[in-house]
Formats: sequence, C-alpha cells, structure tokens
Amino acid sequence: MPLTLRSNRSTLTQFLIEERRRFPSASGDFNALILDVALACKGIAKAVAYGELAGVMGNHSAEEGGTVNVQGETQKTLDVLSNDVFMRRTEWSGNLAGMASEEMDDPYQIPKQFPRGNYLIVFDPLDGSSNIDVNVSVGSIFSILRAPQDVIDSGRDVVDTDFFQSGSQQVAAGYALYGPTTMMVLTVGGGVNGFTLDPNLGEFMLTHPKMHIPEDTHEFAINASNSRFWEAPVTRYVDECLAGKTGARGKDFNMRWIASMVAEAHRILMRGGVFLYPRDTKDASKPGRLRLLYEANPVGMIMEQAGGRASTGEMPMLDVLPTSLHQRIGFVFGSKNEVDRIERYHREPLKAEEKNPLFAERSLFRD
Ligand code: AFP
Repeated sequence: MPLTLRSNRSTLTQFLIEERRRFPSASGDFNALILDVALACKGIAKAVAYGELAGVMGNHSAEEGGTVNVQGETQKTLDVLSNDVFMRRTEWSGNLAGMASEEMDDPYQIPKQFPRGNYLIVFDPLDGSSNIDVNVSVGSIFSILRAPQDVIDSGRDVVDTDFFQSGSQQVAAGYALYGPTTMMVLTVGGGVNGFTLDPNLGEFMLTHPKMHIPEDTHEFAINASNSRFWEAPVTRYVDECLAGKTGARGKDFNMRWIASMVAEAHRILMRGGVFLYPRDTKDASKPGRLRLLYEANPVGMIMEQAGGRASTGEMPMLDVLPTSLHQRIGFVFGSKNEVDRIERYHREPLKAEEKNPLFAERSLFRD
C-alpha cells in the first residue's frame, strides 16, 4: 500500500489554487466549479466500481421514466444516475448559469432556489456506457463555457443558442476515466494535467503533469465494421496503415478499438495514436457518430493543449460553430502528423480508383 499521506504530490485543489495565483483578479468561482465537477466524478466512480453489487447495471427501466435519450440511444441505469450526480453536485453553488447534457433534450435551468453564475457546463455523464455491462473503462466528459453576457446580466433562463460557441471559446475541458484507476484529466488552457484518485485520501493527486502527445505514431483506432460507409480519404488513410511496411507509409501500424472514446482519448494522450470516427454515409441524418458540444470539443481542446490535434477530417474541430445542442460530427484526433495527413487527404483530389472504396487498390475487401 503506497504511503500516500507522505507523498508531496499536489492535490487537485492545491493545483487549482496555485494556477489561480497567476490570475489575481480571478474570483475563485471557476475553481469551485471544477471541484464540484471533481466531486461528481468521484461519486460516479464509486457507483461504477460497485457495479452489479449496487444494482446499477443494465438498462434504465421504463417505469423509472423511459429508456431512450434524445440521441435515440438506450439509456443505462448508470447514464441516468451519472447525469443526476453531475446536476446535483454543480447546480447549487451559484457558479453556473445553465447546463446541457447528452442525457437531456433541452438545457437544464438552475433551479430558482439557487443563485445563477457566469459559466455554462456541457457534459456527457457516462461516455462508453453501452459497454458498461462488460466492465470496460468508461468516463465522464465535460466542457466549461462562459455564459453570454446578457444571460449573466439578466439571469434569464438559458436556451440552446447560448451553448453555440466554438470549441476555441471553451474556458476548460476535461474528463474522468473510470478504469483500473480513476483519473481526471483537465485543461484550463496552458497545457493538460492528469490526476489520479487516491482511494485512501479521496483526493485527485497530480500524477501526470504537462501531458504531451507524440507527434508521430504507429497506432490507429477506427470502427472497421463501418468501412463500406467511409469516404474515400478515410479509406485511403486506413488502407495505407494496413499496408504497413509494404505500402506508402513504409511502417507497420497496430489497430485498437475500445468503443469508449474517453478511454481511447486517454490512451492517445499517454502514448500517441490517432482516433477516427469520421463522417460517413451510414445514416444520412447523422453526419458522424460523436457529439460536438460534449465529446468532440472538450476532447479536442485536451488534444490541442497536449500538442496533438483535433479535426472534423477537413477543418480544425475547435473552429466549428455549433448549430444544435446535440449536433453530431466527424471526429479525428490524436498525434499531430497523422491528423494533418488525414486533413491533407481530404483536400487532395481523388484518383479514380479511390472514388469507390470497393475497388480501391488496397481496400479492406481486396482478396
Ligand atoms: P455510448 O456512451 O452510448 O456508449 O457511446 C460511446 C461512443 O459515443 C464513443 O465513446 C465510442 O467511440 C463510440 O460510441 C463507439 O461506438 P461503436 O463502436 O458502436 O461504433
């Protein structure tokens, strides 16, 4: 058992206070908000860790209020519980003007009995939850935005458009990963830092200061079962990776797919790699699988702050102006040189054989 009490690592609280000293005019509201989020994540970590013992596995029952969220996805009991924990832990403090979540159709209004503050929070309370029953790592993702000035001045209820801010306007972003250890990875601008939850102290301790993503990699992650729906530049990129030493890239690649984006993001942050959930032709009503406001933007900010890149495939993710609360988008992120390459493939004119992936020179379907 590690002697954590004698460790000289910073706690998350200490880290935030030391960061704040660099901005003497800061009120402290922001730090308080991050600590509320951290507490929510500790609560969710506990619920996830108890699993079946706490009776929180499986689908959310219709008797308890429904089973399908606004995305048309079946809600797990833990999705609903995690959403509730996030709301209850952050709504009371007077730091938030409103919130939005993957699990709620509309923005959530801070109840009248609480003061309203200067920030908006957008979150995916339990990313990867469709795999929770198989005990795979899952996580919570959050993005913090400044509330529009008229919201702050008037104290009015928030509406969807208040959240339509590009990713570059995020004040902070982070995720908690509920894996073999519980971690919180956070950026408030100025880099990315990782904290591991010390189960003895119940505190997040700074264990991964100044995280940095290698610019090159030989690991890629994509759901290859969608390959027949990919656009040609994606097929080209993956085919080149698969060709390994014998192809254009001249080196072998390894593939990973956890189906829990937050866990993939963490792997990439730790050792590099590239993740693709590109726009595809699978469902015309869904231009991509992942959600802009509470998945792509916060993970995108973390990637960029750690020296990596985040893109739609065609343009920097953080430049996209949102048009709806639950907007889906193609998402490519990770090691800088790979994301640059994928963007370049989207810009380059296609050769005839690349226009139809079924007949690509090196397609997944080639004998
Ligand atoms: P859930 O939170 O509904 O499980 O969605 C997770 C996710 O959005 C993302 O974390 C994964 O990358 C992606 O779905 C995996 O989906 P498929 O492997 O089914 O394509």
